[in-house]
Amino acid sequence: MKIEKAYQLAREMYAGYGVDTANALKRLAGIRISLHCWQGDDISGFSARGGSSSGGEPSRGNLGGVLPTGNYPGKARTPEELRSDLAKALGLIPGRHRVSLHSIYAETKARPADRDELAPDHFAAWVAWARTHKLGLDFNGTFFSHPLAESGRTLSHPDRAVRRFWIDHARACRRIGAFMGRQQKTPCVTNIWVPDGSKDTPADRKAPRELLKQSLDEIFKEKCRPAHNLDSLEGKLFGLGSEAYVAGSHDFYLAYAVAHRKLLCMDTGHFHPTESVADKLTAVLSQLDQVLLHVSRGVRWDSDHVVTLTDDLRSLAEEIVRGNYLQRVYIGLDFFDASINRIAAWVIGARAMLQALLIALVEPTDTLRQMELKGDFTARLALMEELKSLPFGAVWNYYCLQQDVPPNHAWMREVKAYETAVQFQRR
Ligand code: RNT
Ligand code: ZN
Repeated sequence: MKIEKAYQLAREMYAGYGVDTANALKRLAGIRISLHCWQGDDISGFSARGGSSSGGEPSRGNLGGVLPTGNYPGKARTPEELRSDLAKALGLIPGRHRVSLHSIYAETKARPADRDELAPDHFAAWVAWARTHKLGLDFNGTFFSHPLAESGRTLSHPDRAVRRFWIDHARACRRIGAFMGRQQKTPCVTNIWVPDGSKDTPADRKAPRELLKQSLDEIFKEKCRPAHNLDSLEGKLFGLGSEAYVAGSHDFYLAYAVAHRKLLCMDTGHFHPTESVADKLTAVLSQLDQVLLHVSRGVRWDSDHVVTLTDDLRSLAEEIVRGNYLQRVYIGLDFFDASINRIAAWVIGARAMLQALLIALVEPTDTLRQMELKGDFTARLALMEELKSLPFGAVWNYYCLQQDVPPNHAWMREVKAYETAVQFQRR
């Protein structure tokens, strides 16, 4: 009742600025976020080190600098546990969404397979689960946590045999992605991120990049229907163990994506801290058809903290909405915090992303643009400031009610109950 009352007042306030909140909520309900499965188990996977998932903790090997820290109890240990935790999280996030898998989440017990032999049947249980829960699936190759990634080089490895293995892995991933896309009738975005780089000043920056390019060309030789699978490429500035040089940098993949009509994946943790991914959207989308976002929160570095409602996140959402890019920007999340409840981490991050989008959707953009066109920058600045204190929270809570999920922080009670009954029972 209180929530409805607050919403009515908020609706009138926004209407005063020419904004229709009901329409904004309708648009928000159409946005699908891709929730990354790896927050649920600290990127352990079920088959991290090649071959069979023989039970127990798989040896993790070189994580490629992707490093979850913390040991909050209750992490998911099996596919069933991970799916149950994901379902719990998704039940606390308003709207209908997607789940992003990594290849190490394959279920290989029945038919052991190394990364280069993975096939759609290893993901049959995920596909069936996604169908039951009306979720879309996205996919990621896993070019780390494997003996053949130990050197820190994969697709750019100087040894042809090692490159071949990773090329075959990427090709297997695309087939799996296409299978998922066909099943779910929306394209699966299959992302490639490789850790390849060098800890210290390399003598040769050129060869690894040329090899990486060759490998990508080979991977993409086999054509995929865009209705089933979309390829995306994720660059990075630096990583743990690749501080001096990263072969797959942003520039490298931007050039590749433009030349080969691929999706560019921009991870918000993968740039200089003062660089703005929000600003990059209009730049790259002036020439690319689509991009994938890995929304993360870097604290001082690419630390993959849980996404929160920061100014950066708000700017990013503003640019997506202002540019009318909701059909061209795939929004994926990418963070991993093992020091707090992992389900709560998902819920906090996804709700923050959606809140940022809601704030952008209730912006009187046309009014701001008119001011800008007239050269009235004083009024533009004044209005931008004023908008910050409008009651978007009242609209958000109403949206949660509409979507039948707990408003406010009421969702935390559900996480606590699940934590006691389920997660803390895992030993
Ligand atoms: C690594 C990339 C990559 C990974 C995930 C696990 O820096 O961000 O996307 O975080 O694939
Ligand atoms: Zn990422």
